[in-house]
Amino acid sequence: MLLKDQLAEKISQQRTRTTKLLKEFGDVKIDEVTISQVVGGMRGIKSMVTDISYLDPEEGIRFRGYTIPEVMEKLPKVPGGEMPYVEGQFYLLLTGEIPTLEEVQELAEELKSRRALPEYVKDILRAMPRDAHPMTMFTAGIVAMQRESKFAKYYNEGHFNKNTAWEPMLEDALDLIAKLPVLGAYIYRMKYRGDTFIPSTPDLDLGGDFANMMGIAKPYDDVARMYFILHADHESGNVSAHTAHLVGSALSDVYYAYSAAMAGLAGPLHGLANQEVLKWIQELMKTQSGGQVPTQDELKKFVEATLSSGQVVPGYGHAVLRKTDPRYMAQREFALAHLKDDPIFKVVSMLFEVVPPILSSLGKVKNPWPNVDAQSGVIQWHYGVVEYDFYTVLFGIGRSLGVLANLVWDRALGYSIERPKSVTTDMLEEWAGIP
Ligand code: FCX
Repeated sequence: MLLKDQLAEKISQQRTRTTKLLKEFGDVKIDEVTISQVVGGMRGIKSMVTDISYLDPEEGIRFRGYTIPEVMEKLPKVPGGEMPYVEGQFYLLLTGEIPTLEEVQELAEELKSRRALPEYVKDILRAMPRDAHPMTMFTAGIVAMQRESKFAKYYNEGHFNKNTAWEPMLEDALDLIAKLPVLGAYIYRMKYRGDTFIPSTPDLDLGGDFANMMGIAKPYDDVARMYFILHADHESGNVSAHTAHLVGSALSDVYYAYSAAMAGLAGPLHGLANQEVLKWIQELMKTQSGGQVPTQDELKKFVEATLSSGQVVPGYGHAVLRKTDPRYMAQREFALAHLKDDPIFKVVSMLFEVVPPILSSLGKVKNPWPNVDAQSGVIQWHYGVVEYDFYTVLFGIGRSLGVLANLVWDRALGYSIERPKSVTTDMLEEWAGIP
């Protein structure tokens, strides 16, 4: 496989850099830690390394050094589509190189051969109550497939070796990336479309096949491609990526690590925010303007009521970003071209004007601008995916590209088991000089 050959070469180069840093510069200080960081969610502490993506607070995400517009422009496009191959984004994240069309198509073929979802996964999903949250089903489906892990087999058979451990990790990553869209679409059709599963079509790329299995016509294939590419990674400190890295550091395989990551993505302050946004906008339209597009005043009142009831405005703010999320802007561009008259899109656009000044006026919100979740739900809704509790599953399919690329690299570079040190409140008081 071209991907594996290129990756092997990159790994050997990167090992030299990491070994030199560790051996010769291991004692160089790169950060200091304050009490507010320790108590406040370890915010901003430089304590992880990844080359897959970097989040600049002012500029937003760069995938392997490329901005979102660059990624969209440079990655090979699916013939007949507006958007690039999702497979190309995985190739880029894993190797750091923009793939050629031939390289992407070879990877796409490889993934097609790995799509089949084990029957026992379907049985497990069917045994769950239909009103279980789709993220619960998604997470359960992933962990259930752990018996397929080639890394676990390799380890259990006593083959573990720091030089080769990345190879079965890559195998597992390819298997899981290929299966996640099938798992997601299976859950969707079982739960919301009267249990009518549409099988995978072998001649379609990952994004096109997902749209096909969801039963949604064009341009939803491009929506799926765009969505998965944009959600692929957001460096390594966010809850889902960090969780996967942490669990993987115990030499757990990708099925364990990624199901744990998905449990984190399901939290309302993380991936669930995109479902919260749509729910909140529906509530806004229902209560303020009889289902119509509200006026600016009605919008302001609703935002203020949300804040005074102690809730956050979903889709706004970020732990690292300090400007409008470029993933929001990329989706906004698509929406302006394809659904500019959609009433919910009109509300989303009005919120972009109304919310930031209100959040800024609170004086405590570090970033009053919208994040990715403020825009993604409306596009799904427009194309008929109105079951907003499914949106985080879409996020979870996309996020696998970056998180699993990271896990392969974690094994390739032999990163250690994670074990930060905890301290007690007594110790903090002593260091603070409190008698
Ligand atoms: N609405 C109201 N208050 C907000 C806010 C918002 N959208 N964003 C931040 N704040 C508040 C915080 O709640 C905090 O208040 P407190 O001091 O009374 O507890 C204060 O502003 C400072 O928080 P800040 O440092 O700006 O933000 P954090 O790093 O603590 O939190 C998140 C970041 C994203 C969790 C926060 O902005 C939030 O809750 N946003 C809404 C939910 C959301 O959209 N999440 C998705 C984020 C992302 F895209 C993803 O991971 O998927």
